[in-house]
Amino acid sequence: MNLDTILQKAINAQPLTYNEIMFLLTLNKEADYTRVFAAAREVRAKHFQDKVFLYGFIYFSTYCKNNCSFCYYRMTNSESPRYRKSIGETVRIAGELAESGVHLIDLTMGEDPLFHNPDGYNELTRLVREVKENSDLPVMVSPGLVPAGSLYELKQAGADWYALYQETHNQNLYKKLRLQQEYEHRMSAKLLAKRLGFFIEEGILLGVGEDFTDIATSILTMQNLGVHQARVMSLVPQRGTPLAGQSPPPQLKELLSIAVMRLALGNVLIPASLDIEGITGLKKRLEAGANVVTSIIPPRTGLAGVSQSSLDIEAGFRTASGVTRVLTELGLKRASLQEYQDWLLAQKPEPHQKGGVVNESRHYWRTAAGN
Ligand code: SAM
Ligand code: MD0
Ligand code: SF4
Repeated sequence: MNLDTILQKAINAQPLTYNEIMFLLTLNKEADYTRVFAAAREVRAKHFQDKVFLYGFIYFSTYCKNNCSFCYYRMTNSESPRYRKSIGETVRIAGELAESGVHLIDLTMGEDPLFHNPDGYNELTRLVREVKENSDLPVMVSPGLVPAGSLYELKQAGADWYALYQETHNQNLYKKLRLQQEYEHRMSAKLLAKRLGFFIEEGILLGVGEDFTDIATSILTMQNLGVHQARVMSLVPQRGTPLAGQSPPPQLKELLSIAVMRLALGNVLIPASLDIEGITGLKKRLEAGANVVTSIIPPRTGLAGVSQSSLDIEAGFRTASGVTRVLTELGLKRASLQEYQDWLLAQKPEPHQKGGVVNESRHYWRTAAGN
């Protein structure tokens, strides 16, 4: 196994093997991982030149019926701020974000019982339709697990993306993270969304008990699912949760994972989230090969982040202009909306795609996860 050969393979868009991915993830010499980051930037540049996409984030309801062990907004945490924005207010904020130059609106909520019922899903659909009509931007929904019929309605209402993160593809670890949520239900919802013509995002968490084999398995699973966006986030330990006392993972782990995702997955979108270290953490994530800045939140709206509920929000650093300053320092540019739409169009998600995506990946995630 040789670093040069692996990096050259990735640059030539040849698929990496499990062992090659493991080799990269476990590098520990600075000289080596510096080269991995450089190769990841080269692969990014091939697909996206110097253009970066910006996602506006609207966490419109922080109520949740679930109890994920890592999450500040788990139902039983009495410390987290709870609010629910009206459709009107959400539409207004989305307009403000659109005005500021983001390329997409991410409508996120906890699994709020008020929305997670038949009438509630209709409200959610109405919200999506109104945000879409008023902002005229691509829309991502991150509402948690929703039934098949509602996914279909959300698509009809104009939602472009469905984000639903597994956090890990090790099913034993999953059970400790997403308590009482079926692994297969989340996985199937993602696959159904893809077949309905959504762009899909998958994501993993680091610092929650995973080892390198888990990360490698996740990267290959993402490849096999054909995700359009692939995310890795470091745990931010939250007060009032079972993982409150956990130490955050070493920074390098997330950065190397971003870079290896870029090398293994090539043309996918990879977030640099402002929701972990705020604006301070942006540069290193972009230098590791990320090409989308997520969790842009306008100040003076009362909106929270998920893993950093308030960091840098009121200071106005988590804004399109705050981000653009950092891009300029790195010799990168904010893409135009047309460029983002062209990228989406080039992916041509075909509803009801031929080719047995579902069966193949179902097989893969079973075998990859060892059961
Ligand atoms: N409630 C929906 C759900 O869970 O699918 C939507 C929210 S989802 C976008 C929240 C995501 O933020 C989680 O899937 C997880 O990846 C990430 N997250 C939550 N708490 C976190 C924490 N403490 N540290 C890092 N990431 C976290
Ligand atoms: C982020 N906190 O972008 C948000 C969230 C949901 N689609 C995204 C994890 O980092
Ligand atoms: Fe609820 Fe999502 Fe947090 Fe889990 S991650 S507790 S589903 S808001």
